[in-house]
Amino acid sequence: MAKGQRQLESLSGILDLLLEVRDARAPRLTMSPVLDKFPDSLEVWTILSKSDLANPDVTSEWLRYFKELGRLSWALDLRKEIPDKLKKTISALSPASSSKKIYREIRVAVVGTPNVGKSMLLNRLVGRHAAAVGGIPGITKGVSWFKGHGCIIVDSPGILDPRGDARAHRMLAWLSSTRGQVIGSWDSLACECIEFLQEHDLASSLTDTWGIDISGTPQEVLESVGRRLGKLSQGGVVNLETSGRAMLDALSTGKLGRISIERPGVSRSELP
Ligand SMILES: Nc1nc2c(ncn2[C@@H]2O[C@H](COP(=O)(O)OP(=O)(O)OP(=O)(O)O)[C@@H](O)[C@H]2O)c(=O)[nH]1
Ligand SMILES: [Mg+2]
Repeated sequence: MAKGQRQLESLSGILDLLLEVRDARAPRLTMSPVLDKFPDSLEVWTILSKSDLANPDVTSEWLRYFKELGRLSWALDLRKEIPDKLKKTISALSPASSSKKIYREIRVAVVGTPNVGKSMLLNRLVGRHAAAVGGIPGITKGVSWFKGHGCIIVDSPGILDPRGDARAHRMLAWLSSTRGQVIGSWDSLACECIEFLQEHDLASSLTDTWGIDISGTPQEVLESVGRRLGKLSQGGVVNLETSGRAMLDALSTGKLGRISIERPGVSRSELP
């Protein structure tokens, strides 16, 4: 990933636009750490991807938040066509370094943390399945250019904030933006997540989806999930490891409903 980051940084002088993709469910945790490697003069827009999985009211709060900061932002469900307005706004940019008489394409880079939908956005912009997309973080390895409508777009590997703490990495694993197996056992990851959902009034989604009681300890709640889903080991004991994985899969794929785990205006600043 260090190579990808170096390749990306080497483009800094020739780009016209950075499209920074963040997960709409956690725009602070998925802020790209590479933004501050680019000059302040470079235009940056924020794409809140996976808006179909996020709480729409919270996403509206984020869009207002970015607007107040003077940053253009778009909430998108990248499984669908992206609005023409976004494509037109990109086309309307004038290439920064070209003389008016010489035409050149607008140079755009898509950046962001792993698995947020960078390659999917790129495919939407170029209008074909050009870049590989996948559910596991780390699909895109290096930096590659693709031709779009009036622009050339570079896809880049997902880069995690090296300053991010272990808790931040585990929260990203809840959304499958980092690899859960690197983080620790699925049951402890799921219990931590359940505790967070309980503390933030989000656990009712477990009752709504599976009809389970959420008033107990995180481990008791996870046991109820496991029993409900039939994740039992020999002797009928709930297998907490497979239960934890199933619970987090359900959260990250939206089976528990549209849940945002971050709202704007809390703690750390979102922009570099
Ligand atoms: N539901 C939903 N899924 C999405 C959306 N955008 C991307 N995905 C899914 O998220 C996963 C990751 O998408 P990619 O485009 O490969 O993400 P990436 O940021 O390029 O990932 P890396 O190259 O691994 O860093 C894929 O399974 C996509 O189908 C979206 O807006 N909504
Ligand atoms: Mg990719």
